[in-house]
Amino acid sequence: MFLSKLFLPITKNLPSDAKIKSHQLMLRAGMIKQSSAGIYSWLPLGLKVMKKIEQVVREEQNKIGAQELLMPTIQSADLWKESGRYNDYGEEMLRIKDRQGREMLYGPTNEELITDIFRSSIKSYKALPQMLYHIQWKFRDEIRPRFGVMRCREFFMKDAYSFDLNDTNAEISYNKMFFSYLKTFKRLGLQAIPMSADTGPIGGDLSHEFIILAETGESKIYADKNIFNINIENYDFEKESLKKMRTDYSSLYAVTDEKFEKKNFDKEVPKKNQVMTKGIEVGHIFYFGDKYSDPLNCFVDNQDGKKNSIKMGSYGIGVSRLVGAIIEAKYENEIMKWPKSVSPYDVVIIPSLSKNNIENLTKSIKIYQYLKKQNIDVLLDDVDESMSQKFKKHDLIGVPYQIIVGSNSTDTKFEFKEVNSASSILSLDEIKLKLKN
Ligand code: 5CA
Repeated sequence: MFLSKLFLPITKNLPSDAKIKSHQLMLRAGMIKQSSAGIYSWLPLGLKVMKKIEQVVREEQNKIGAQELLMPTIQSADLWKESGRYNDYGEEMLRIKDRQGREMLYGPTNEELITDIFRSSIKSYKALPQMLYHIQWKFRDEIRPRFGVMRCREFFMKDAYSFDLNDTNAEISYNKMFFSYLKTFKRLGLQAIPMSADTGPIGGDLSHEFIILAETGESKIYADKNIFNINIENYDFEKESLKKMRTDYSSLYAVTDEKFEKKNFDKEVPKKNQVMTKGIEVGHIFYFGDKYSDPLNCFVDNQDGKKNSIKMGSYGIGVSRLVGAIIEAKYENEIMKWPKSVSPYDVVIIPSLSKNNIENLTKSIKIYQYLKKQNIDVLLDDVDESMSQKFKKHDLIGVPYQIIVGSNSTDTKFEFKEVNSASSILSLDEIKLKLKN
């Protein structure tokens, strides 16, 4: 992409409610535009990052055998009446009527709908276990939407659902997802800590929030500092190893606000290991057994030919929230710093175009075409601006690698720079290798 063609409405004007850095930087870099309270349009740069996050999430879900489908955003109220949640869910649910007067709603989550899909087709224990997920917009009429994409009314979420014959098998599904979440967040450049959490309107009695540390986070957390040292590389997908991982995590104190009790904290964690800080919830997993399958009559025949209600869990990741969360975790001063896995571009070429330097532009186009052929996602800054203006802009956008075509470059070697490190002079092949690694 040539920067002169990119729809990138960079702005200096920030609304007064843009209080945290991620919100400010996303608006400044033209990644999002608010359309009404807690509802945003995703502009090309913002959407590109979100799509990359979505893809990492999808790949990690597929790796544990979860299968992707797509449920609608609008649901019928009937299923929610069947589960008993229609009244309980309260004012966060956006309720609408169609032209026939039928009660509909914009889905805040999908436990009912997925249970209905499952019950209408799976009748035997032989088809178990199953894990299904989708990545879809949700709507929750939050009383105080704030912090940009962090607490929205409309947001993009990955929600997965597991179906098992009994509690023992369901725990295996829960552990797989638990492990998969740690890997997903690691690929996104984040260290997410699983914290024992409240289940709220989703229900059940086993639940973990995955929280990344950030001063601007809305979640208060209390933990034993040793939990930050667990290395997930030491575990693999064998059942026993996953069980051990869960046990290792569970043996260390780590809870959110709602579960915090000072006397337990002091009893279980020596003072020198106590961490009390704030974080951002980027994922949340739940085990609720037959809370939905029972009222919705979701049964399978078991080995003895008897009806067995399905044991279910649900597993959410805030895909749109992650865009802001990654910025909060990584930014320095006014600079967004994208991990390579989700950067909007792999590399940006910045030619010095002072005095209309056609030679530098021609060289840059050649580099651009070469990298494109190698499947490298490259941005070429062909805008006629001073180098200092260009660098300011690229600091803001945060692409991790730059190729600077100016006085330090020759016909075959170019200045290559990883943000925050010294530059080196490299050939195109060497640059390709660096980027491909
Ligand atoms: N059905 C369950 C699991 S699929 C569920 O809905 N869980 S949740 O309510 O905890 O949401 C899952 C994730 O969505 C959260 O961890 C958070 O990262 C994200 N999320 C929740 N509410 C919002 C919101 N208002 N704005 C942005 N992201 C949100």
